[in-house]
Formats: sequence, C-alpha cells, structure tokens
Amino acid sequence: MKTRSLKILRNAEGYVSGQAICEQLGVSRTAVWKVINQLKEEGYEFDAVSNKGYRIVKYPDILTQSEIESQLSGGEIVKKVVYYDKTDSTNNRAKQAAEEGASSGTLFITERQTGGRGRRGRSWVSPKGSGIWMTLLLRPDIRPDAASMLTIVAAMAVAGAVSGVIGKDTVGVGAAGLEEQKKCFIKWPNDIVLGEKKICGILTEMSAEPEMINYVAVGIGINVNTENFDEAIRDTASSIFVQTGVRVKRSEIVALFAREFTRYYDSFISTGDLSLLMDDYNKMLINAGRTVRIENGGNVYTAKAVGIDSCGRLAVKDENGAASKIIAGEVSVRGLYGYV
Ligand code: BT5
Repeated sequence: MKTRSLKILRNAEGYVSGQAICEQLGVSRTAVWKVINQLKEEGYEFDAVSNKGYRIVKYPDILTQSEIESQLSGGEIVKKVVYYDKTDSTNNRAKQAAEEGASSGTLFITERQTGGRGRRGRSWVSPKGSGIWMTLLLRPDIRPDAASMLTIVAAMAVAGAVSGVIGKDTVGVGAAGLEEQKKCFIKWPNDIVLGEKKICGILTEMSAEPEMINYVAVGIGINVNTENFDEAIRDTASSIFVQTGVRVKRSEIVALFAREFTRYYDSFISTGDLSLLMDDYNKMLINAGRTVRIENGGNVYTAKAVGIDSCGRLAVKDENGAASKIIAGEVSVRGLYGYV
C-alpha cells in the first residue's frame, strides 16, 4: 500500500488528491492519510493544497523497499526488495533467504554492512548513508560453469546505470568529448572504475549441484556519495560524487541498475553466453589494449589485454605474441590503482 501510494504520487504530473489514491487503491481516506504521515517521517516532503491534493516536493536519499519498488515498472528481473537498516553482508542475507526458499529476483539491500565481503576473504568497506550495498538473488536455468558470467552482466548493468545518472554516453570509448574523468569503465572481471579509481566491486557467489544451479547471489557495492575513505583504500577507491561532483539519489541508481540488468540478463539467457554482449563489454573494458599483470596461483606474468570472449574469459597476448585466456586470478592494469 505504501509502495503503491508512493508510485502514484511519484508518477503524477501535478497534485494527486487523497480521494484519487483511495479510489485507485480501494482503501479508506484514513489509510491514505496514515501512509502520507509515514512517508513524511521517512523524509519525503509534500506540498499539500486543499482541493488539489498532494505533490511530493522532496525525496529523501533512502533505500527502503517502497522507495525502490515504487521506481520499478514491473518488467524488471528485480521483483522484490528486502531492506535492512544494518546487516553483516547482503550476500549473507541473500544466501540465507535462498536456502529458505526466497524467489529469484529478490534484491537485498542495506544502509550499512558490518561485515561486507570482497573476494578471497577480503573485506568491503560499507559505511552508512553514502553507498549502495545490495545483493540480487537469482535462480537461473543455466549450467553452473556459466554462473561467473553473471559478474560480467552485472558489471555492464552497473556501468550503464552509473553512466545514466552522470550523463549520457559516458560508458567507455563512446564518450566522445567528455573528460576522461567522467567515463565509466569496467576492470575485468568485477570492478567499475571512474576516473581511474574503483567505485564499485562485485562479488558473485553460488550454490549448485553438478548440473544445476540452486541459486546465485550477485553482490554489488557502489560508492555513491562517499567523501572520506578509510586509509587502507584511500589511494584506490573513489565515489561517483568525488569523481563528478554530482550527488545522486541512490535509489535512482538501483532502479536504473534493475532496468539495465534486465536488458543484459535477457540477452545472456537467450544464448547462454556473452556472445551478444561481448562487443559492448569490450568497449567498456579498461583493460583493453593495456598491459596487465596476471597473478594466478603463484604464477605472475605481464601481457597485453585484448578483450573478453563469449564465455567472459579475458584474452591476453604475452610479449612474444602468444595468446591465452584467463578464467580467474588477479589482474592488475598498468596505470591503475598504483600499478606502474
Ligand atoms: C570486490 O572484491 O570488489 C567485491 C566487493 C563486493 C561488495 C558487495 S557490497 C554488497 C555485497 N555484500 C557483501 O558482503 N559484498 C557485496 P575484491 O575484488 O576482492 O576487492 C576487495 C578490495 O577492494 C579490498 O581488499 C579493498 O582493497 C578494496 N575495497 C574495500 N572496500 C572498498 C570500497 N568501499 N570501495 C573501493 N574499494 C574497496
């Protein structure tokens, strides 16, 4: 009811009368009045004019279920939002809920993580109020070995959403005329980079049988309005605000992400691989054409990155021109995050 009322108010051209909301939702005037009061408490500001009704004049920067769901059209892969003021890790919440039967398309999101996780036991700094810490639970009918491609799909969707809020055509090489600073790139496989700094990381985790996926938890952390960074990440991390000077409502990015993800995910599912997406991905890829240092199980070497193939592997050429493909491992890009 709160979500549906908020959606009506949000999508209205001008004022909406309490009566109109009652009629559309089939509820009493008192019920509508209560919802308006709840929204006021959450930080929404209204202009209320007698005989005309209500109009929202200010939206708070919050990530609640109704704030996000009221911006979804219904056609997205994201069907339901579960919000926490605070939790250890949204990946943990998604995994636990998945074990208890939660459906595909549930998005777990929080204002603050106390145990945010990166890959390989690393931690993810997730302070209150400035970032998006969320995990999308999916149950795709694909082979378990294809699940890692969802990181690629999610990275494209984040890059698309971030570019969408900071200005059009700012993804990768297509950004003619814009400053380098404002272009959003992907660093294979799981970082989003703005102004050569990491603004987002993705952690995809899976539970599977040999031939079947039970669920995939795609965890995404985006620094949106963060201004101060922990000492440990100060040199490599940044936020959309620091890089562009633009302060964006986080829920708008989540809603845009949901749309972008749906577009890319549908393409991915239609072929079961990245064949329809790899060209676009490679345009967003900051590694492309640059020297990369690859660390794979104790083996360290440098090579020139070419781009991903239809399975999401990174194609590289070593200094003798020999080509190979990387499936996993740490890849540092020369000139990025202090690697010289
Ligand atoms: C990642 O790991 O980049 C994956 C991060 C995934 C975070 C999301 S938030 C929602 C969901 N719930 C979770 O618990 N996790 C996911 P990796 O590539 O291993 O990078 C981790 C490294 O990034 C750390 O060792 C730091 O150096 C750096 N780092 C930590 N916090 C950061 C931040 N907020 N911004 C930029 N860099 C950060």
